[in-house]
Parts: sequence; structure tokens; C-alpha cells
Amino acid sequence: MREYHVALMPGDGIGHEVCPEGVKVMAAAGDLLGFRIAYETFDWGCEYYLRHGEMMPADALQRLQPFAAIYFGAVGFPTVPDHISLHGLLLPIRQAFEQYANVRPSLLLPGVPCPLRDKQPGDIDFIVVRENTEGEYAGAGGRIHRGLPLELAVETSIFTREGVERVVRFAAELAMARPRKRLVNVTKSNAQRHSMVLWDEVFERVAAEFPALTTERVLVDAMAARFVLKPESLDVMVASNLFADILTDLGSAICGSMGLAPSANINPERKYPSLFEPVHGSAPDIAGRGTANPIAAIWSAAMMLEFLGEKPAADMVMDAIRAVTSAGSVLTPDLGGRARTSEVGDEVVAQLRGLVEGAGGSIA
Ligand code: GGG
Repeated sequence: MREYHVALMPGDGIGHEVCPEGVKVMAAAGDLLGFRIAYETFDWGCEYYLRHGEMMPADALQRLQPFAAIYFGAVGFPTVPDHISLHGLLLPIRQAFEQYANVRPSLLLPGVPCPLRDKQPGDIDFIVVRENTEGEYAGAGGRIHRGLPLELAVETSIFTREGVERVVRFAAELAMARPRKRLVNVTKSNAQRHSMVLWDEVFERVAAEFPALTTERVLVDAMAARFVLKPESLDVMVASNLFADILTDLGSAICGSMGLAPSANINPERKYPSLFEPVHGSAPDIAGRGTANPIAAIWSAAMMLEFLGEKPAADMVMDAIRAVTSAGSVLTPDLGGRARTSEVGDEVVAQLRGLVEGAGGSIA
């Protein structure tokens, strides 16, 4: 039997509620399709920080390095400043493990009410590739004269030629693998005349290597409007760390819920483990109630299965998710339902089993 070793990091808040559902679904897929995932769980996050004064131990990266992948929940806790938790846990992992391509799909699933008028399932089907190791999240800067009237803070965005080139190439290859083969470069190079002009130049040079691609350059503000006005025109986009983070929250909103947005933080060279997590945060307002939508985490698990080489299982999990949203009878409150987090996970598993039985027991 094929076996994969995965680091399980639920993190904070609803991470503890949605990750078990992803684990449950992956176990069921493994039983049906002949693979097994062995987990080691790490309790790093804000509660660890409150006990130890650090979000994860000093040797965390060495301990994570041997795993095939990392399955992550969420980070953030009301009594820990967000910049401490994000810069203490997720960002060091993304940066040290060169997870430079953050793949964030937006798909309008069947049965999910769309806040945009007249949109049908499939009308929204795009992927944002977010530069994930530098840009506005590089962490370069500082504060001086704290508390004084002349207090000053500097936060410098870092854009390197190599950093831009590798993420644009990844996005171009991803777009080439999709039927429409369309790639939009999203920047703000009219205002940011140094870093984003470099980005645009690199984009043009890399895109020229892919003559079959249709490319476009759109400013990020115009792209925000296009998400709402014409999302069906979008296929693959590539954008900086901050711009893509903002756009993808909008992407999940137009697809009906933050609870439906998955992501993969990929090190394409596979030199380091990649990390899979829902886009949503720890949601302290609903944490502990058992009502968080686990679909984003389950979909992120499907992305992990595909990355591990289990594409039939990944496809089957996606079909099961579609069956659950389409039926509409077991949905969490964010989608207008009354189901609990674990009931949605159980329903995805039931649909998985149904799909295999429907195929006469042989999907591989
Ligand atoms: N599961 C993702 C998560 O916890 N996100 C919290 C957050 O603030 N993320 C910012 C980011 O992804 O850069």
C-alpha cells in the first residue's frame, strides 16, 4: 500500500475543527483507493505561543523538512497580535521552504448561492497564483522612536527578479495546462514605479516563452472590479503576495463563502514540503461551536492528494464535494444550512463511498 507521511498542524481556532474533517475524508479515500497517510501532529500556534513565548520551536523547520507535505488549519487568536502569529508560524514556513507559488482556486460550486446576479456553476472558475515568499510580506522594515511624536515605521516590499520570474513561470505553466490558456498579470505599476515595473518586465519576458498563452496586464483595482462584473472572463492570474491575498478573499466571497476557498503553498521543485490550508483564518467568532464549514479544508486536502500523486482520489473528493453542495441538504450555516462541521465531513465521506459503489467499486 502506498504510504505518505504528512505533518498535521491544525494551528488555532477552527483549524482544530476543520482539519479532522480533511483527515477523515483522506482516510476514506485512502481506504477506497489503496493508500494510507501517516500523520505526526504538531500543536504549534497561538496557544503554544502563550505557553512558550514562540509560535513554534527553534528546530521546527528541521522537524518539518522530512515530511511529504504539511496539512495546516488556521492561525490567529484574540490575545496574540496577528503580526506575531502570522510572522511566527506561516510566513517562516512559506519562506524557508520556498513555497513561492500559492495556488488559490475560486470555483462556483453547484447548489451554492452566488452573491452575483445570474451566475451559474462553472461561470466562476479561476485560479490566482500568489507570490508567496517576498513582496509586501517579506518582513523587511522596522520602527524607531517608539512612542515619541516622531515615531517612524518602514515596511519595504521586496521584489527580486528571480522571485518574480519563478512565480510567473509557474503561473504560465498552470495556465497552459488549462483549456482556456489565459493568464493575467495583476500589478499596480502605474503607482509602484520601481518594483512593479520590474515585475511587469519579467512577466513580459517569461510570457514570451509561452506563445500559445493569451496574456493580459490589468491593474489590481481594475481586477477587483472585474471579479464582480465579469468573473467568467478570468482563468489564471498571477499577483504579488498582498494583492493576491486581498483578491482571493473577494474570490471566495463571490463563490459564496470563505469556507469554500482552498489553497496550496507549493514548492514546485519539491526540495521542501509544500503546505496545504484553507484560505480562511481561525475565525475566533465561531471557533468551538462546531459549525465551521470544512469544505475549504477538505478541498485543500484534495489539492494535497493530487500533489502527492493521488490524482484519482483528489478528483473523487472534488466530485464528492460537488455532490454535497449540489444536494444542499447537509450544509453549514455560512451556506444557509444547519449542519455541523463533522456532519459535512461525514456527508463528503458518504458521497465518496457512493461514487465508488456507483463505479462498481473500481476507481483508480
Ligand atoms: N488558513 C490560513 C490562515 O490561517 N490565514 C490567516 C492569515 O491571516 N493568513 C494570511 C496569509 O495567508 O498570508
